[in-house]
Amino acid sequence: MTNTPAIPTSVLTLASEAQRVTVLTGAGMSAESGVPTFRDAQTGLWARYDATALATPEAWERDPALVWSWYMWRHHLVRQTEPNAGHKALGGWETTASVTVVTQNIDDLHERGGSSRVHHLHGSLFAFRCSRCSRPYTQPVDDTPPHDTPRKPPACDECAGPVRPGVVWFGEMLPNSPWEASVRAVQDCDLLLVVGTSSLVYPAAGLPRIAQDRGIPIVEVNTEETPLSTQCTACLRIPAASALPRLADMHVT
Ligand code: BJW
Ligand code: ZN
Repeated sequence: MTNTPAIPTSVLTLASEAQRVTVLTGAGMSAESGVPTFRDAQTGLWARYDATALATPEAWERDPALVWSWYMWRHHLVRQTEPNAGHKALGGWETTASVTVVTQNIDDLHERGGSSRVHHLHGSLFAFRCSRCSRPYTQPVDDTPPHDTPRKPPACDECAGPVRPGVVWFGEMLPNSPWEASVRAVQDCDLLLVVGTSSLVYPAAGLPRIAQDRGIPIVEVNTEETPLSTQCTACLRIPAASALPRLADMHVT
């Protein structure tokens, strides 16, 4: 016996009939791989910091070594994790439908789970650039523990400015090309799945509205209610790693 709620037949039918599926994901997607979500209390080393306060240009300006060390801890952590059954289900779904992933996550678990079309709205944990001249920094970074002693970011080869994570902090613009591709992906789909995001951070949280305006069904997969929940065709209060294999398996003949 399992305590996981059943998925309504109407939702299974939407999943099995959709030829183009777009999946908007957030931190809850990777939670079952062991990557902490943003708005959950942080654990261990970083328990006394608020993640949303560290992901800001102000935090970087105030204390680049602290912010760099936090990203090196996450870099190290993500390298130890594996895609969960939800990531793998989305990768496998490509054999029977056209699946586009739009993710707010900076990890590479969708790619490692087999998804070939992934748009990263908030950048990547594995890309770095100079905070002064924006030149990409491609040398290996040192993410080895311990992470509790703040370590200075590397210096840019060109201008010696501090190298920063290639991610999007609050108040910064999203990269153009993934944003435009993501808008197209939510416009041109038969089903939008919104998985493991609190739907609080814009402009990503505004993407479902584009699908809604076109009458495209939206299914939320989230263990908790969010501000998007009332706008959805259906909400599955089921963890992503349980729900997604069941939705994708409908395509297996
Ligand atoms: C599970 C689960 C399981 C757990 N299964 N589910 C008012 C209106 C509109 C916009 C704004 C506004 N005021 C300010 C703004 C702008 C701001 C914003 O949206 N702020 C809001 C907080 C209000 N946005 C921006 O600044 C953006 N840029 C921008 O708007 O540019 C234009 C501009 C320029 C100049 C001035 C003003 C505007 C940029 C946003 C960048 C966000 N960056 C971060 C960090 C990225 C790098 C990094 O990872 O370090 O992105 S912050 C953080 O939040 C991260 C995430 O991608 C993002 C979203 O979080 P997410 O993924 O939803 O995670 P959680 O933790 O919040 O939720 C997890 C969910 O999973 C929960 O619901 C759980 O229930 C669920 N869950 N386990 C299923 N197993
Ligand atoms: Zn530079």
